[in-house]
Amino acid sequence: MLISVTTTGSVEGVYGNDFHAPDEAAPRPVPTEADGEPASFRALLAGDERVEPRDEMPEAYRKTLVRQIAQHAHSEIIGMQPEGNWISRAPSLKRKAILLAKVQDEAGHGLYLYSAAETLGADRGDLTRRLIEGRQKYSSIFNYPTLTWADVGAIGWLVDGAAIVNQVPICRCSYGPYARAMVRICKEESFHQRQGFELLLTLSRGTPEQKAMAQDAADRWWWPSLMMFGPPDDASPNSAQSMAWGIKKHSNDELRQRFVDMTVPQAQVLGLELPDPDLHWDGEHWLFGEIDWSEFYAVLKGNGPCNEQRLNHRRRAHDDGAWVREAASAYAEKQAARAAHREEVA
Ligand code: FAQ
Repeated sequence: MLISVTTTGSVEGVYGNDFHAPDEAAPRPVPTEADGEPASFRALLAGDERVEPRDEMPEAYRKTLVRQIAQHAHSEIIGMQPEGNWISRAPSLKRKAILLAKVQDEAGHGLYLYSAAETLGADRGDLTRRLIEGRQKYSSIFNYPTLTWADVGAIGWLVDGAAIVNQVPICRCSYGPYARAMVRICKEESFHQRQGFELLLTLSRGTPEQKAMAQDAADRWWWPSLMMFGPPDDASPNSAQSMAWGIKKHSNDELRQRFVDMTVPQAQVLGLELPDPDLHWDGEHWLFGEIDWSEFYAVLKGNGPCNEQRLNHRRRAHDDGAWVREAASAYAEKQAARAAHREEVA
């Protein structure tokens, strides 16, 4: 089976591998208080050590992390919907079991990430409110519909593939709890990517109708997957600061190119065309055509094909779960009261 398909060039193209060898690491900032950041924080960054919840950190660093980790957590939870759409219609018991496990993994990722945000003082209930009130983002990719079974394969192959390229460097990010959560998440995403590839390979080697279904899914998911990496570098307001703080290790365009370089050879193995007439090898990279950024910004504004459906579904699930949260709180209060009473009488 594929999976060890590698790109040519200096970067090894196996999912789960990171970009640079340690000796290629970027120059580190020198510890200083000149820009108002605590010296202890600058020293941790300079030494490529992790910042932990107990450590002093600038408020802007904390806020940036809460923003990114919350968006990431929301993406995992909203990301359960497009695939969940196919659980009841999976073509075999085996496919259903695999898909069920994958969707459950995404829930787990959301929970690790909300926990990481809580170590920064964020409140999970508040983050959920921000999501359902449309005040906090989630990844643009989950606003596209899953029209056929092949879309489940395309999500695994392309969406999990893009997520891994984006997220493996975050395993080395400066904030300890986020970096550690990403190690496990990336291992699971890597497995998801392989199941998506295998699903599409089966379809593309199947009947002409199955092959056409796989091609149609690749056609529809390719460009939105490239948009997952965010706006181009010259229109990315957060990148410079996030890179200076070691939250991001590579720019959006660098990661996007890396993803294309890894994915084109995989499409060749699948026997699928990528919907870009300008795609070509320049001797070093697979260069790709113009991305339609107007589509990306429309999706971010809430005008993608499924934005409304996704948020409505999430709101409904939140409302339906209110009794569970209330019951859990009542139980916790009762336990605390009993413990207090036991202490009083002891
Ligand atoms: N969608 O200045 P930048 C997954 C926003 S998980 C929506 O470049 P930054 C697993 C950005 O937030 C997928 N919004 O921002 C899975 C910012 O807005 P703000 C999620 C986007 O923060 C698979 C503004 O545009 N992964 O797929 C997007 O440096 C299958 C300006 O952008 C992560 O969250 C977008 N695509 O970089 C689950 C990874 N791109 O906040 C289920 C961690 C940009 O200022 C099934 N996150 N924006 O109002 C990141 O690496 C970064 O947050 C980026 C954005 C790369 C998303």
